[in-house]
Amino acid sequence: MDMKYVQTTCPYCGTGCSFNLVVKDGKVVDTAPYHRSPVNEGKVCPKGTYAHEFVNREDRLTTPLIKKDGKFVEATWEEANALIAEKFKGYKPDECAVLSSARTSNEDNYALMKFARGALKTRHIDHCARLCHASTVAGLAASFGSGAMTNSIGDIAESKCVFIIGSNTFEQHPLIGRRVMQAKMNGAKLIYADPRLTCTGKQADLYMQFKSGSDVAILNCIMGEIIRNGWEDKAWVENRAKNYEELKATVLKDDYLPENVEKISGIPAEQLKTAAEWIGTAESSALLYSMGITQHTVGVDNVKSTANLQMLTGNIGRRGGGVNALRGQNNVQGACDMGALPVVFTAYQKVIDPAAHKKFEDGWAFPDGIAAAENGYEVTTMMDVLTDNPGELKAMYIMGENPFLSDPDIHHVEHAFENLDFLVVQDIFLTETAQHADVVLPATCYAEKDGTQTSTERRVQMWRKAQEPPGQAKLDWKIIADIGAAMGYADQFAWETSEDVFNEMASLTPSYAGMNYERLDKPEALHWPCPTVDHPGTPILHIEKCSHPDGMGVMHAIEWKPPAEVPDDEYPFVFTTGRCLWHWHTGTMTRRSDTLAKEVPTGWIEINPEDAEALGIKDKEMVRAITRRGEIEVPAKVTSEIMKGVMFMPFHFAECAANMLTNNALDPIAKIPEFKACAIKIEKIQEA
Ligand SMILES: Nc1nc2c(c(=O)[nH]1)N[C@H]1C(S)=C(S)[C@@H](COP(=O)(O)OP(=O)(O)OC[C@H]3O[C@@H](n4cnc5c(=O)[nH]c(N)nc54)[C@H](O)[C@@H]3O)O[C@H]1N2
Ligand SMILES: Nc1nc2c(c(=O)[nH]1)N[C@H]1C(S)=C(S)[C@@H](COP(=O)(O)OP(=O)(O)OC[C@H]3O[C@@H](n4cnc5c(=O)[nH]c(N)nc54)[C@H](O)[C@@H]3O)O[C@H]1N2
Ligand code: SF4
Ligand SMILES: [Mo]
Repeated sequence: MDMKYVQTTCPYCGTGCSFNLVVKDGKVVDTAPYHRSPVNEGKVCPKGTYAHEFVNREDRLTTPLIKKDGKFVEATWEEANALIAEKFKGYKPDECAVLSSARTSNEDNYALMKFARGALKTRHIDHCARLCHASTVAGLAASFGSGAMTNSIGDIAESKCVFIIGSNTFEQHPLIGRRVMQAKMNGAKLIYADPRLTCTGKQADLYMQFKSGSDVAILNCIMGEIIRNGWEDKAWVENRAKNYEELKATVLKDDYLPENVEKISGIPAEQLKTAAEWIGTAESSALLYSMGITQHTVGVDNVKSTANLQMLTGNIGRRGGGVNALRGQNNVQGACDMGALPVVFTAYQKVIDPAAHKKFEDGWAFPDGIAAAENGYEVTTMMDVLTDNPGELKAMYIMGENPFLSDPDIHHVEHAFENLDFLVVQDIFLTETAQHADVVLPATCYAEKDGTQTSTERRVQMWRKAQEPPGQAKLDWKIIADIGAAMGYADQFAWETSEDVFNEMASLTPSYAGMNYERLDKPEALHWPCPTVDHPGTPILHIEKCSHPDGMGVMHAIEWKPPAEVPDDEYPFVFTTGRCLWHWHTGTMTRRSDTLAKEVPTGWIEINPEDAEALGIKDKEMVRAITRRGEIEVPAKVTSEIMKGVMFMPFHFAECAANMLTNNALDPIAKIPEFKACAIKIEKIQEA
């Protein structure tokens, strides 16, 4: 028997834990702790523990598939590549759209970004960050000049007060939750604001339960209390912030007095005052947020408000402080850094900047140029254009995303894809989306590839190959490079190893320029920005000054606005959606992990006992959930942990898909959909 341990990083969340893959006779069979990672120090959550279980499932994709007469037929790579190359050459650049993947490596994302802009010459490339932290990228860039988490994960343990709003940290970022508990054990106060008393909330010293969609009112109220009591950090506000007077005038309005915000949010005024006192008087206070803040039509406003609070209290550039936007997917930070966005090349170099455009045009040297120096469409805009303006977009290339379950309003998505002429999906399983494709391409998963991914704290870490890919599956970047070559661009995609791809990327990417595989191959790896080979990396941003050209932080005066759709007589409840500990998004991997699937076999809708009683609904009973977009049947979970008037569903389960119900209304700047608030009604299913 041949056994070995291969150290790698987790393919699930943005925390970036490391573990060992246990390889027996050439196959991954288990995981084992890797103690030297400074991120997780040998600990992992259940998803990490069982991250080997889906790897060798019998239904992994192993050969290219081409749809003929409505059925998939196995094909060779040569056939698939020739077909894709020929099809794509027949479309105009802007008739093609590309979705990249936060599940894949930096190398894979860089390759697809280059393929989109260089080979297809399309402006339209985006990925699931749109559904996730698009509000963060826009909001924090406006506040600080950089759209990333400001502090490091380890730093949270040093905080004296931790304020979590709109993040179920213990279930969604468990090994960051561990740092929150360390802070608490060191004496920090923990404040938690969420419509549901999650397991994160159960550890809180102060829990504020509120109605989805009232975040700006709550944050303005807390800031108003801080200013009225003189707890603001006067030196920070005077020396480092712009627009303080405007912010002050807004948050001091009567609308945001605790008694009035109690009416908007449902949080008792006394609790709001206590939160303000704890945050305002702590030596350091860290703010943690995630989707509860970003997934709203006011997502950018929400994010700017969290930044306002942290600037007001001098918690930017301070240890134990910061705006800690917890990035979701394992490599969503990296996919954004790699320019898998419609407005930027790598490292946020703007596509409309003539100098950046020239740099990539010259650097890549495509004989017939690259995409025009104009912004492209976001994922959500692509779906709207497909339904509203049929024929404008004709072909789509999707790597590692499953929009048929993850995008809002699935009927709308189905309608959009009906209007596509040609769809290529590159995945590891035949997903709901892949089933609609014309060509499906089998990719390698994390256990089969060398490469890098960038965690929420901007730490760039390695994936290491532990086993051979199944069948003819290929590395994601290699699949793309071979299609690029089939389109006549062999020279532009002539990489031999993942390291070659990384080195080319780093040469065009200032914040990664000082990194190489040798430097990254260490337990602590490196945090960007790391501009030169002798630079130590940057765990905390904005210490002396912010990233705006003048070094200042910008405050924004923001008024609270309700969600796009609010309850009325017909749809009387607030509906919100999210996740659970055991499953990952559309379940492609976790529902193929026996251990995880057994823990939580299907979905549910959370209903407060008072609402359930009024509706005559019992725990575990099947109910019909209806919104203006669609209806589904789903088991009820009657629980006092959710606020009266609010209902919650996880979106992992195709048989009761939350996104049949969600609202496709968008934030005007970030174009993120309002997954966290719409209006719903529930009906008892009458027995026949
Ligand atoms: N187990 C597991 N972990 C994951 C994921 C997964 O699928 N499964 N996905 C990863 C990804 S990509 C992401 S983006 C993160 C997401 O991580 P989180 O944002 O922590 O997860 P969610 O469950 O989407 O939402 C967080 C909380 O927001 C609350 N909420 C609902 N409405 C509102 C509101 O109006 N305001 C506020 N403030 N809060 C509200 C919900 O009750 C929920 O507890 O998790 C990552 N980690
Ligand atoms: N209702 C509701 N909807 C939501 C959200 C919500 O809170 N509520 N959250 C949104 C958020 S934050 C996010 S991030 C999105 C996530 O949306 P998606 O990214 O669409 O969801 P995933 O299930 O993670 O899909 C990733 C796909 O990548 C594949 N994959 C995994 N590894 C690899 C690989 O190495 N190579 C390739 N080629 N493929 C691979 C998987 O099999 C899977 O099909 O969902 C969004 N949708
Ligand atoms: S906390 Fe996130 S990165 Fe760590 S083991 Fe769990 S899913 Fe993986
Ligand atoms: Mo996400």
